[in-house]
Amino acid sequence: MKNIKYILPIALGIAFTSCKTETNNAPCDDNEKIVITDDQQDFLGITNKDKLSAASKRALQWDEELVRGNDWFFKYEVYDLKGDFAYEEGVVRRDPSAIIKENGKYYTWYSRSTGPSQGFGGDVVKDKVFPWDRCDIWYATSEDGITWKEEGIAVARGKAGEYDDRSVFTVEIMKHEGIYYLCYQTVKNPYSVRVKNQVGLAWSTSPNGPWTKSKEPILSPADNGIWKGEEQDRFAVIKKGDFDSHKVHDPCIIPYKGKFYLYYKGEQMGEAITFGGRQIRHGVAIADNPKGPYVKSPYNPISNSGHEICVWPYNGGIASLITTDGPEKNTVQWAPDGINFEIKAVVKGAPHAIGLNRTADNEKEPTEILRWGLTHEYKNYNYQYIRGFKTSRMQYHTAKGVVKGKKISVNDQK
Ligand code: AAL
Repeated sequence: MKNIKYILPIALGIAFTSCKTETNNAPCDDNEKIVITDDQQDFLGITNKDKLSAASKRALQWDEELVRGNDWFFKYEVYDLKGDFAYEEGVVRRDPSAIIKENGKYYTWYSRSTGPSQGFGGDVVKDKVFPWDRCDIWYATSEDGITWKEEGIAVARGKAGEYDDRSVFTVEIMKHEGIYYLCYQTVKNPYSVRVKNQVGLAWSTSPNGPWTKSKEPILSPADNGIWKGEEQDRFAVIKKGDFDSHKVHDPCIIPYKGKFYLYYKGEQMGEAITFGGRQIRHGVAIADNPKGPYVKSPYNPISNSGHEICVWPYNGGIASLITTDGPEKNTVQWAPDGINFEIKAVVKGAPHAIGLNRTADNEKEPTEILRWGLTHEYKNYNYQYIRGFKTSRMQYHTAKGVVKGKKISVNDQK
């Protein structure tokens, strides 16, 4: 992609530096090094090329192709699905995996549990603390992506004492060289607020299983935070540690550049409120083989915003949908190397916990893979269900009743 900038970045840097030293907080007049064409001035509606506000300077830094185009932008709507994905009282179905197509049918995997959640106030050994607690991983198939048939359990919780004995949930699917891989979150009993969450892996030669589980987690939280006191308080810390010192979540493995990139959400011990939301970041761990060992990138975190991981290959790099938390929430980003992400579009919002349509031709357009897929929604705190979503690109903006290309007569306007 061409990368046309309005301004010479070095010149801009000098202009900004000289502005910052001003003491009267007046808009900076030192614009002699900023080059703006008449067309740029007209498009941005700038009154005076020699009097640039901070907002105009930021606008001038934007990538021209992104500003004038909408390749990366989308709007979306969510709709009900049929069959076993219609809402069912008493059952939690959430965090659908990507969709793949096998044997002429679409497949998805998801977290499934039953009954309400009691939270952390009672007996965390016996209660269900979250809707995603006491889950197994189930799967469903569909001929058309609308009506789904629940097929049964794919991966069950482990036996008492195993690292995944309490819940297995928030799963993703990867198919590579004829083998299917499910990666998912795991929790060991008891599910206290300080319990660490890990990532497990299962593999099979068929999407219908049987699945073989990894004996150990393939990813664990950083071990460099220090809790303060013995009380079950996840905000009380002596040291927070790395961005993923508490939980590694939402794993998604992408075959990339001959290796396997495991993208994940990190939660930190002593999580704080930042930018009006939760302190959530993303990281990546890389392996030579699908089963690992996965080594965390020294560049982590690779995003300071977002929530559930939603990543796809595009144009030799990796694209990422950033939702829910952080200063860059509701943006679509892209990294030419899978690590260094830049914002490509700001979106109005996006479906949560997306199950991407991996059957799409994701090279056709940057967000082609988002044209339709799965999401979950909260019916209420206890119960979530899987719904469909579709997106479209904004083609024009007109008022109600205006027909593009039609000449308006005086009578039409009455
Ligand atoms: C989701 C994900 C993870 C969290 C919970 C279940 O949206 O971020 O999976 O643990 O919420």
